[in-house]
Amino acid sequence: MGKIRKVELVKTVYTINDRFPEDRNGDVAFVGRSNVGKSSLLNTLFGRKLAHVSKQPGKTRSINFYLVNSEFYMVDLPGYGYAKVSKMERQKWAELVDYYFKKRWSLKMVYLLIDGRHGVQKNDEALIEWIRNYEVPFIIILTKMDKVLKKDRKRRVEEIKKQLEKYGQYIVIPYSAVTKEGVEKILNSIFTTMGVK
Ligand SMILES: Nc1nc2c(ncn2[C@@H]2O[C@H](COP(=O)(O)OP(=O)(O)OP(=O)(O)O)[C@@H](O)[C@H]2O)c(=O)[nH]1
Ligand SMILES: [Mg+2]
Repeated sequence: MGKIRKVELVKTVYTINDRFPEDRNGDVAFVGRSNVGKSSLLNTLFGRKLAHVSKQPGKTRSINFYLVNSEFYMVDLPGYGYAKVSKMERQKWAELVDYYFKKRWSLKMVYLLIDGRHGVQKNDEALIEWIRNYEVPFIIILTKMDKVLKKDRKRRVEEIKKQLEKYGQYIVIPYSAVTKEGVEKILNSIFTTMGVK
């Protein structure tokens, strides 16, 4: 299986007037509510603290393109659903993310992160409805599974799968940045998406 040997942050896009970096073999993108753990997941996969992580939601406000092994991009998208954000900022977020989904032809897979403790929220569902329009495949990652009691785990994962059933059958990967559960599965999935054996 493939390995992440080299990572560089090559481009940060703040507005729809900025340009994306030139396509390589493809993108895999990470989306989800603010504070769900997108940047932490990237750091865990990279084995380095490259992406900024914060207890305060709304840390990542831009689209960050990380070039992996000089071959493909892993893309950290800004989080949504942060209550303290103004209507204008929410619109700006939607515009930026929409611009990415619409224009980035080389996008191959979306990883939608959902907080394993809280399950599928209204705005997660809204995002699913939205990306389905672009016909991009996606995979669900349940984050912060270290915070879910062992006895509740199975039920929680089943509940979430059930909540998603109406949208189709999706691969669901439970994960934790703390215990590193799921990391290998996520890496395998990324390299499989990129056609790396
Ligand atoms: N216990 C636990 N905490 C986590 C995990 N993943 C992330 N966190 C914590 O959750 C907080 C938010 O993590 P980030 O990675 O910054 O979240 P984000 O999705 O990038 O947030 P935005 O940039 O605001 O969209 C930080 O305090 C992390 O340390 C996890 O698997 N388990
Ligand atoms: Mg972030």
